[in-house]
Amino acid sequence: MIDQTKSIVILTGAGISAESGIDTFRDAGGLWEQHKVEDVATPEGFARDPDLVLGFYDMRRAALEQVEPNAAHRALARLEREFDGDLLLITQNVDDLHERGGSGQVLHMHGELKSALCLSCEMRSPWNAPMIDRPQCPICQAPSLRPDVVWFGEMPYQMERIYTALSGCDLFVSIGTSGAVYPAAGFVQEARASGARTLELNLEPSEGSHHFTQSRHGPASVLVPQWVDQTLD
Ligand code: BV8
Repeated sequence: MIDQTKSIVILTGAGISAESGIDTFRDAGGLWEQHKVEDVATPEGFARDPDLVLGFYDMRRAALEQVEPNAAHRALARLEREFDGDLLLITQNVDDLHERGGSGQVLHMHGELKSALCLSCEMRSPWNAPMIDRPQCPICQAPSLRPDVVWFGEMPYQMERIYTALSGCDLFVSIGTSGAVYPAAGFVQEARASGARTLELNLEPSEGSHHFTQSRHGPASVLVPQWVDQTLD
């Protein structure tokens, strides 16, 4: 069955970075327990209290320096190098651990902590410094940068490309996501509707587990290398 796999789409969520020490959103003690979503991950929250939001993302951006990719990130990078079919790695994560784990092509559908979006010129720039002190946009010099992340109510990036890939893949793999947030949570149904096999690798059954043809439960650092070994054998 594996050797008929010619095109794989992978979706990752916060669970793949959990063992690297990055808080997930909905596990106990997770990011959303420390902050109300509507206060820190919505345009309305940013308009209401920009310092709170800029500080929230400054803290998460700075925390990236303290963490390392784990075996799951490295296994997906190996898959990219050695799999001889089409592979699209989509992540909901705004961290850079897939890249630091060796993946070259990563589609950040919810943006990235290490990118800045300018509200004046609407251009994006690589960014790895605090925004709380209102630094100038590297392109237009206006002091109007916001985190280049997709907040609730905003359209995720590259949706056209994602739906095209989902309609053409023969295997969809979801790794470390609760299936709580759309449109990402609906990708499994898109893939199934196009005839793809679907596999969930997660610590515990997600909200969308029943949509998957196969579910394996355990830590990503164990399940993902195992699955990549099987796929490449
Ligand atoms: C949009 C970026 C439309 C910022 C994030 C009803 C139906 C459909 C949609 C909606 C609806 N009501 C509201 C909506 C819209 C809303 C939504 O889905 N709300 C939910 C709450 C119902 N969606 C949106 O607003 C999206 N945009 O719909 O736009 C539109 C249309 C036209 C024009 C304009 C707009 C945008 C959503 C994006 C929000 N941004 N992040 C930031 O990071 O700060 S969301 C954030 O949470 C993440 O990015 C991620 O996508 C999402 C889910 O988090 P997970 O990654 O799954 O993490 P979580 O903690 O939830 O789960 C972790 C999992 O890992 C768990 O299952 C756990 O068991 C597992 N795990 C833990 N440890 C391990 C592990 N697994 C393996 N190994 C381990 N060691």
